[in-house]
Amino acid sequence: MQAAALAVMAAHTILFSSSAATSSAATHSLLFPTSNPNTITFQSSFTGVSLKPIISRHSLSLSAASAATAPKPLTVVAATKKAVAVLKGTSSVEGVVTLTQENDGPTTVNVKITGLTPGPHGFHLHEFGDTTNGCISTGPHFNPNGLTHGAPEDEIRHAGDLGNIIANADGVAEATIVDNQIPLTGPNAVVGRAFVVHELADDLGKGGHELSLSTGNAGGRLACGVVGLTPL
Ligand SMILES: [Cu+2]
Ligand SMILES: [Zn+2]
Repeated sequence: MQAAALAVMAAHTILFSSSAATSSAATHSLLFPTSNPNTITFQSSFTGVSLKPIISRHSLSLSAASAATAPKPLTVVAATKKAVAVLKGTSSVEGVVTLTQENDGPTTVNVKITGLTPGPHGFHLHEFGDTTNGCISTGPHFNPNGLTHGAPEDEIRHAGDLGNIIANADGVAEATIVDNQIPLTGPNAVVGRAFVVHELADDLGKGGHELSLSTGNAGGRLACGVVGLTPL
């Protein structure tokens, strides 16, 4: 199978040198339509051919080893993951949110936001890490399970529903939230999505307003920040 990979590599090289030869023949109008698609097609088939033998060889040695000794999973144990979001907006509201997750455990979210009016403010993880149009382009609450809005402790909630943070008389809100629905890895990872802090309290789906079951009627978006990975 190494020979096959070598042959593919060789063919790859040949293709390149032949298209290089064509280019020296200066047939420009023909060169671009033919050489470009050829190169792209060939590169993708090269990846497919070379990867498969590597994977099957790996699983072969794995099953040989596990046949000799007790079956030992060769998966790398996921360590701690850390992420951060820096929240900014069009007002003086700003803050930093850090996220830490050990293995597949819950994510611990540390929040410090300043410049708020005293009292509760809705605090969510929104679907998109897109702030091209300010906080509005972060989209709706992160909701991978297609549920309605709720409180963080509710069974039926958006994954991004983190309830309210409470600002003190100085307008500073500090909170530590531990939640199971906002992992840093896996299909529902929140890296690349955004935190948003709102103008008003989140009614947690129970306010009876037409927006209660989608946004908790939490009003405008004061500040937002995209979640990005950070060193441990
Ligand atoms: Cu929100
Ligand atoms: Zn929600």
